Amino acid sequence: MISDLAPSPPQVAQYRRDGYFLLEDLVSRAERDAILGRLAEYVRGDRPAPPGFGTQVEPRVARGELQADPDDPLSSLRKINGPVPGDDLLTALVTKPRLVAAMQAIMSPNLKLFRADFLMKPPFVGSAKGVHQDSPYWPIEPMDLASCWIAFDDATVTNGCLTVVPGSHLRGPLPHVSVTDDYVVPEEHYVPAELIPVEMRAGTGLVFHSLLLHGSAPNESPRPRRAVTISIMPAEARYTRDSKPEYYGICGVDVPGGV
Ligand SMILES: O=C(O)CCC(=O)C(=O)O
Repeated sequence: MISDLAPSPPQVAQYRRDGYFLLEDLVSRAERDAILGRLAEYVRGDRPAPPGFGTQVEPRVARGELQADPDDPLSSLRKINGPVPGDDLLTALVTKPRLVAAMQAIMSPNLKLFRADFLMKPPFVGSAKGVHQDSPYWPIEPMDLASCWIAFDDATVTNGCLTVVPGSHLRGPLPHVSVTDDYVVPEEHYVPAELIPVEMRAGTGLVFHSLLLHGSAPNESPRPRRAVTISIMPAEARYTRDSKPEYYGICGVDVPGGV
């Protein structure tokens, strides 16, 4: 445990009660610019992408229903899979001591990386993410992982900040259904008025439980809403399908039978 960097007892209490807490000023402007520059190099083919890199185009752009800038591939991307450990800047991001200390305080001294995905929401193009929980479609048990969603731009109601239902991680896994381009919890399982927007300054991280109900509105503004979501699990957790992938070790030790 990196104790001087650990979250405060009220932050940990908020996590247990509400399912989330904020880490202000987690990533500096210089770090964000360097990472966004690196991702742009991979996307534009200016630098060979390491294993683990991948992109997903906004479905409505892919179907030709929405126009993005044909000369700028970043204007139509919904998601970029961050290549860890193949990229040094991203590996430094997911192992940031303050982030690791927060995850250790709420989960375990032994941690592994489940995913590091950039969620890009380009201006006027970025689509909504319906209200959902993460754990029900992840092959990891127990359903007690945490993500740190870090804003790379100021995230506001107009460019599609996250919305969350405080305390909903305590309701256990809820049924999800497929809808166009998404997988969501039907509204009979929560009251939409319970959703609150979490506006965040660029560089802030939101640590949240993998059963917290959350989603985001489309980006109808001229400003991008770029973010990374870094999902971390205890090394003691179990993989529930065949052929466990090699998960990147963040800290601590490997555990027999664990991920
Ligand atoms: O960035 C978004 O809009 C959605 C994020 C999300 O669903 C997640 O981080 O699990």
